[in-house]
Order: sequence, then C-alpha cells, then structure tokens
Amino acid sequence: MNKKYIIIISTVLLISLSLGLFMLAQSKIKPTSIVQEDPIIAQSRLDYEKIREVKLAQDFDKCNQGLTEIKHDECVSKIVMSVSDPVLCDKIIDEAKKSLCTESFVVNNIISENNISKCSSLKTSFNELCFDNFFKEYKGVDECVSLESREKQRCGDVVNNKNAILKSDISICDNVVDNNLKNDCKNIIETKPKDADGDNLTDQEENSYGTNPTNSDTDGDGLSDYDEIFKYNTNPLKKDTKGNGYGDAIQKNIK
Ligand SMILES: [Ca+2]
Ligand SMILES: [Ca+2]
Ligand SMILES: [Ca+2]
Ligand SMILES: [Ca+2]
Repeated sequence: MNKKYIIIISTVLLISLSLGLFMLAQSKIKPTSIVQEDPIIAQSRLDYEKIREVKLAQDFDKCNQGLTEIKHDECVSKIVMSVSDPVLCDKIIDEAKKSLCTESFVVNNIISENNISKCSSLKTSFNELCFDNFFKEYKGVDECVSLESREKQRCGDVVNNKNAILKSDISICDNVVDNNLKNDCKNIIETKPKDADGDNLTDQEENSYGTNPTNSDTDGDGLSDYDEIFKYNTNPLKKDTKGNGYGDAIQKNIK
C-alpha cells in the first residue's frame, strides 16, 4: 500500500479515536457535574423567591408600624411560624422571646433525630418539654437511673404519673415528687370514670348494658363485655347468641 495512504488512514483513525474518547468523557461528566435546570422552572423559582421576599418585607414592615415592642414581637412571631423559617427569629427584639422562637425549631429537630442528649443544650422551657417527650415513652422508672439528678427526678415523675393514670392507681401518684404534678395526677384519677373490671366499659356503661361491672366477661363465653358489644356485635349476656350450638368465641371465627 502507498505510504501516503497509510499516513492518511492512520491520521483519520487517530482523530476518530480521540474524538470518541472526548465525547465519552463528556457524557460521563455532564450528568453529575452540571445539571441544567429547565430555564422556565428556574425562572418561576426565582419569581417565587422574589415574591416571597417582597411579601415578607412588607409583612415585617407592618410589624414596625407604630406597635409597642410586645405587639411587634407577637406580629413577627406569627410571620416566622407561618413560614417556618428559624433564621427570621432574629427579627424579634426581646431576647427571651427570640430564644424561644429559635429553640422551638431546634426541639423539633431533636425529637425527629430521637437524640435525648441534645435536650440539655436548650435554655428555655423547651428543655423540659424536650426531655418529657422522651420520658413519656419509658415503661418504668428503672429506665431513668442513668440520668443526671435533675433529669432523673423529672423522669421518675413523668413515668409515675403516666403509670398511675394508666392503671388508675392513685397510690402511684404519691411517688411523684413535684407537688403540682402530684396533684394533677390525683385529680385526673379521681375524676376519671371508674372501670372496676378493666374491660374498657365504665361501671356506668355496664349498668346501662346490664353487664357485670366487676366481671370483664359477664356470660363467661371467652369474649370480653366490650368486645361483644363493640367488636363482634354479639350478646354479652348469652354464651351462644345465635343458638346454633357454637359459643360466641367459636362463632366469631366461623363467620
Ligand atoms: Ca368495666
Ligand atoms: Ca364487665
Ligand atoms: Ca362474654
Ligand atoms: Ca356472648
């Protein structure tokens, strides 16, 4: 073959190969490095941000128009909460209210991260609220033992209060140290309608249904009075509602 042809073919091949490699590299880089936003979407996003900015500026301006400091801060707080933007808390004048505003956003993050250790960083009333949120999930006071003394007492109070109400057992309220919480605990139990047999029907309801308020399964068919009335629509006073030889507990599985 002519030497001249060989040189031309080699050059063409080399250029094609380089071009191919360049295009391959481009196609690999493009999707990860620069994702081009659709210009129409980009413009409408900018427009929306601009409108939001102007609206916020005007709203905050209204808060500045001849209001006392207290009213001004109330006005600003409402705007901050409606747009859920913690940065805007800085526009609040009163330092204590500013902290409350900022921490109201922080506490939500701590709860969603499920990280109790961060509650102690809070300086406002959100500190207690943050801890309480975790304590109320504890089943017994033994889960409080590893805590610092102040948190340990609060933890015990919250757990005892919860269990007293759950079991309708007023004696558990006496283990609550904080007097206000102790009184609340007792009041709630004393005013709560009684359910002596714990079948989820109050004694008063049992009287109206004719069931026994001290027996959770009046007819002894294996289904509780509550379940017969509200779940299975069977007679809580008859073992065999349909009279077909199958007791109500078996009948519910046949249906
Ligand atoms: Ca009952
Ligand atoms: Ca009963
Ligand atoms: Ca029954
Ligand atoms: Ca029955």
